[in-house]
Amino acid sequence: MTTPVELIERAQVLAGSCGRPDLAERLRAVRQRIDSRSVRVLVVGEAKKGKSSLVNALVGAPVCAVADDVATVVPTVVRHGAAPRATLVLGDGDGTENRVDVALDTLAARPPGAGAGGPEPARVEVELPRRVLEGGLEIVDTAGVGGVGADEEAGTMIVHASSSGHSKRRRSRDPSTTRRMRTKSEVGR
Ligand SMILES: Nc1nc2c(ncn2[C@@H]2O[C@H](COP(=O)(O)OP(=O)(O)O)[C@@H](O)[C@H]2O)c(=O)[nH]1
Ligand SMILES: [Mg+2]
Repeated sequence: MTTPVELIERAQVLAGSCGRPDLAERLRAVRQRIDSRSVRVLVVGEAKKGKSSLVNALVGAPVCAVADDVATVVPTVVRHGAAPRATLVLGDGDGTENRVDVALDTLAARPPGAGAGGPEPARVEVELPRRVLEGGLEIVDTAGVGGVGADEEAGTMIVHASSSGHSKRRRSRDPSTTRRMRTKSEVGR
């Protein structure tokens, strides 16, 4: 019987031969998630609902920017590490990544931005020595769903997720958004 991993590998080959490196990259990420022992939980929802505040509260550190306007531009992945550190991951769109160390205490004040003409920031990775993260839990603060480009970003991140949690405060979500997000959660399982 064909296993899911074999199916993914076949699909990767097909995506490559059909000139779809973007699809091949997403399948590679899915394959990586299957192999990984960590559990990645996404915090997903509309902008300004308290997602970043929730992540900061869970890990006990201001590692995600919080603001009255839209502050989260790229996702922040928070996982366990022996010492606190933050890395900005820059991607050029074809799967190549550059990693740049950033000072942890700058993350709360301003989200990392793109250098002039340089590669776009893909995500921030934060490591913290926290007991809650020790077992392999990774918490991802995402940009708000519903803004320009944000749906695409959340959809891409859900491919990397083991689970997703919705942050909902003050305003109720319209039914079409709820349906869309439920579909994305199912894709992430
Ligand atoms: N009243 C209230 N405001 C909150 C709470 N959590 C966050 N906020 C505020 O809501 C705004 C948006 O928060 P943020 O965490 O950046 O939301 P995000 O865009 O969903 O990540 C900020 O001004 C926060 O101070 C809460 O529990 N209660
Ligand atoms: Mg935010």
